[in-house]
Amino acid sequence: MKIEKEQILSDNKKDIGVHEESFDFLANSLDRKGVDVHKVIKDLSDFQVAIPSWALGAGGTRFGRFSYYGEPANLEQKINDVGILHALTQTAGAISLHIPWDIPEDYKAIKELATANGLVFDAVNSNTFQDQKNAKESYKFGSLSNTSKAVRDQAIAHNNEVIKIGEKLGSKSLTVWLADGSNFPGQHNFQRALQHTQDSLQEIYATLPEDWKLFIEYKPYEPNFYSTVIQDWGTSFMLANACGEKAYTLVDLGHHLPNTNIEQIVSTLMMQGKLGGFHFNDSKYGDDDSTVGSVKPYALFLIFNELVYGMNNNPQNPYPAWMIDASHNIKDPLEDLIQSLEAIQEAYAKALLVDQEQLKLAQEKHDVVLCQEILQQAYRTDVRPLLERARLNVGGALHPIKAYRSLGVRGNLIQARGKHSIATGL
Ligand code: AOS
Ligand code: ZN
Ligand code: ZN
Repeated sequence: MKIEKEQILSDNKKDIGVHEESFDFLANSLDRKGVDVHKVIKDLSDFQVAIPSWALGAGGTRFGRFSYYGEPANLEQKINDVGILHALTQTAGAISLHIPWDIPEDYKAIKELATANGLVFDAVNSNTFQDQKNAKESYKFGSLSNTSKAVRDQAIAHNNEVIKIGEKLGSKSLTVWLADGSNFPGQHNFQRALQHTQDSLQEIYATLPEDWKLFIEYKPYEPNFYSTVIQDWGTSFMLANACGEKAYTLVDLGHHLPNTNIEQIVSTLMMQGKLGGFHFNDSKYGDDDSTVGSVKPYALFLIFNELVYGMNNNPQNPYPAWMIDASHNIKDPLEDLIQSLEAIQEAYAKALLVDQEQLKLAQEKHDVVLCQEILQQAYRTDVRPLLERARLNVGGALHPIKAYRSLGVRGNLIQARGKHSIATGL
């Protein structure tokens, strides 16, 4: 199942008139405010977000899992799914693989398939939170932090293997997320667990190719409920510094305790040149991994405001790696991802509209009211016509969800793959 350019073009025709009217209206009013509309549209078209291979099937909880039907059953089908997303949105130009769930059999064929779908391989993800078939050692009590050297060595070797797989695909980064932690007070010696983790990460870092980055993800709780070894950005930042200049912190929006000021964390990390990667999702409680922008769109905008500021003012920080990290329990995963991509683009567009010069002046005058007005002026703008134009310019769909449905994508996938195919992985 592949979506052809002509299909999108002809589907767009239905709505082009309405689009042009709303775009002209918005573009004129932004123009009057001194916004370079063409630059905003170009920035939006250029913005690409990686899709994780594990978000393409219906996720589940420990209470059950309900298939969404026609799920991708292998790596080829996952790449095809991301190709569909990219064809419609022109925003999903990369896929992030999880090893061992996605080990390619034929590297050449997989790379060709990705290229044919307009995709590159983003960060590769290691997995030391599950025991693999025939593994000698178990991760039940941790991996890189384990008290047992044999377990740590196995986990380090796995990460080195993941780097090798990524190299063959053209990836340029490794993301390490550790489930390591303790469930009960007294179970861990915090210092020894952290020391082991640092030593292990340094060993992995030592084998990192010259042009690669290491992303260290943090998370306050789950699957461990008393302590997590890499629990917060400070711990990740410290470990990244202990590894070296190619190591960075990765921020996953869901990995914060309620009401944490994530935009401030983003800002601090960029000032220090250590924000390497980003996992988008949204949540009401914890790591709910729900659709980006579905619960706290204003918070997302504030985060993007800091990201835009950082990208313009912090040359010491590399361009961050963007990825969605989500899990879909009841929605069609592809529709959910389209909604997430749209929310990301919307927050980004609004952040691009913030008048940074006026904001700086208002901050210096301590005009608190005006500061808020400037932010909310941008936030309250309906930027959707800009997103539509950004997609249109590069061959995407005016309205991706609508096009996805009118092209009957899920029905075709079910027909091709069968109703009961199940995605590998989470
Ligand atoms: C886990 O909570 C983290 O968000 C990871 O980034 C990711 O979901 C995991 O590596 C997928 O297996
Ligand atoms: Zn994540
Ligand atoms: Zn997570």
